[in-house]
Amino acid sequence: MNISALQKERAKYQPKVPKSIVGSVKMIEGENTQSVADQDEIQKLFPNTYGLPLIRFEAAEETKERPALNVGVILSGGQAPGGHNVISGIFDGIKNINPESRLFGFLGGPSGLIEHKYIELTKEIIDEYRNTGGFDIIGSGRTKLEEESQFDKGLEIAKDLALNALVVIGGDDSNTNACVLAEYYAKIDAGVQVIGCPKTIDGDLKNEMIETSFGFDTATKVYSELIGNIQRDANSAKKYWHFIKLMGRSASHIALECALKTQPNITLISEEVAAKKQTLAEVVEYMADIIIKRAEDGNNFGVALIPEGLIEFIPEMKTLISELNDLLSEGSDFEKEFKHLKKSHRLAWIAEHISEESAKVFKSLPTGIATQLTLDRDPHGNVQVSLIETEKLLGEMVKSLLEELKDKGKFSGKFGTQYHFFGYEGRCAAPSNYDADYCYSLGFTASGLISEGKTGYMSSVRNTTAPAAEWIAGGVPITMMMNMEKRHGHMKPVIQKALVELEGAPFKYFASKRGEWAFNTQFVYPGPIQYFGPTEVCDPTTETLKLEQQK
Ligand code: FBP
Repeated sequence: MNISALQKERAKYQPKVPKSIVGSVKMIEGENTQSVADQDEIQKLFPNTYGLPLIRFEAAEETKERPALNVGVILSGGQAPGGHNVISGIFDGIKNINPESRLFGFLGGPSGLIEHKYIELTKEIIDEYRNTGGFDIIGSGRTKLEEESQFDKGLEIAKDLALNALVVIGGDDSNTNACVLAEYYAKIDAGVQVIGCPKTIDGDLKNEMIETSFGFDTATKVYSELIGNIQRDANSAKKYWHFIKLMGRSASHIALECALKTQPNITLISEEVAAKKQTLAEVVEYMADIIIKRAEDGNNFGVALIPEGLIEFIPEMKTLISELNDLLSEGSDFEKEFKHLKKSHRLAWIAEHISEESAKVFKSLPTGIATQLTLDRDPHGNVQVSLIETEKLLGEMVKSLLEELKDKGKFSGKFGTQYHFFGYEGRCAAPSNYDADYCYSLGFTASGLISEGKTGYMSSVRNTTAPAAEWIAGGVPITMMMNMEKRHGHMKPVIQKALVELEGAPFKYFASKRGEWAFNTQFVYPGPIQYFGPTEVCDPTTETLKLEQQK
C-alpha cells in the first residue's frame, strides 16, 4: 500500500491510555442504576439487563490468568474518526488478557453479522490501520439489528466462531439495538455478550457517564480549520456572505463547537430556535438583521453557521416532517401509493394527505426543498437532513427579504452568497490525538468488560480533559441511558439523545459572546489538526468538553 510520510509516522503513534487499564486490572462495581426516564416500561422490556451496576476498572496488584476470548466487532452507521483505534484497542486488549484471543470483524456493518460475512483481524491487518481515519478496515452500514430472526441468524455465526462477545460501535440508535440484542441473548441464555461503544461525530450520544462520542473532536477540528480558512477569505475579499451548513443530524453540538473555535458572525443553534418557537420567517429576520447592521458599517461580508438538523427544530417544520415521517413510513400503504405516483404529481398528493396547517407550510417551500423532504427515510425512519439544502433555503429567503427592504430604502448594502456543506470532509479524517487515545481506550476497556462477563454495557472512559493517565475507564449499563420515544408512530425504548442544553456552559458562553462576534469581526483561524508538536497544540479536546467540565 502507498502511504504518505505523515501516515508512516502516525502509524507509530502509541495511544495514551488510562493507567488503570494498563497491566493488572480489577473491576469495582458501583451502585445499581435506573433508566433516565420511564423506569417501569424500560425495566419490563429489559428484565435481564436493567438496573445493572456501574463499573470502574482500577489497577490491581495481582495478575490473574484469564481465558482467551473470541470477539466479533461491528461498525455501525456513519463514519467517525477513530473507529480503527477502537478496533485496535479491542485487539490489543483481548491479546493482553490472553494471547490466544481472536478478533473477527463483521463486514459492511450489522448486515455482516446477519449474512455471516466476516474476516479475522490479524496483527498484520490491525497494524496497517492504527491511528488512521475511516471505517474501511471492515466497512460500516446502516442496517438495523432489531428483529429476533436477525438475532438468531447472528447467533448461528457467533456459535460457529465460538464468540464470547460482540462489540457494536455505533451511535444512539445502534447502541439501543445493541442493548435489545444483549437482552435477547441473555434471555435465551445464548452465551454471547454484547458491548457498545459510543460513536458519532454528531456528539449527541453523551450523558453523565459518557462524556463524548468519539469522532466529534476530530470532525469539529477539521470543520473549524475549513471555517477559519473561509473566514480569512471572507475578510480578505470582503464581498461574500458564506452560509455554511454543518453536519449533525439532530443536535447542534458541531455548529456550537465550531462557533466556539472560530467566532463567526452568525451561528444558529437549532435547540434555541425550538425553545423560542421561532418560525422560519423569524430565523430569516434574525440573520437579515445582522447582515444589515454589518452592511451599515461597510462590512458586506460574513460567515454564518447553520446546523444540518435546523429544519426539524423549527416548530412548523417539525410538525410537517413528523407528519411526513408517519405518512411515508417504510412499507406503509401510503408510501407504496406515493412511490407509484408520477414525480410531477407527488408534491400535490402529499399536500392532500397531511393536515391543513402543514400543507400550507409545505406549499410555501421552494420545490427543491419540498422534494428533498419526501426522499427516502434512513433505516431508523428519520428524514435524511444531510440531503436538505437548508443553507440555500435560508440564503434565498434572506436575499428576498433584503430585496424587499432595499425597495423600502431600509437596506443599501450588497449581499452576495457562497454556500458550503461540511460533513463528509471530516468524518474520515485521521483521528486527532484526543480521538486516537480516547478510541483506543474505549476498545481496550471493552475487552475488560468482556473478560468480566458483562453484557448490555457501553464502554465508558471519563475525566478526559485531564491527562490520559488519569482517565477513568469502566462500563455503563445501556438501559441507564434509555427512555421511551415515538418512532415510526410507536413508542420504543431508545437511548436519550443529548441535545445542546441552553442552560449548559458551552451555550451560555457562546450566547454571551455572539453579539460581539456578529458585528466586530473577531474571526479565529484554528488551522489544521497537529499530530506532532507540543501537547498544548496537539492534545487538547473540544471547547464544549472543557466548558462542560468546568462546572
Ligand atoms: P451517525 O449518527 O450514524 O454517526 O451519523 C452521523 C452523520 O454523519 C450525520 O451527521 C449525518 O446526517 C448522517 O450521518 C449522514 O448519513 P450518511 O452517511 O448515511 O449520508
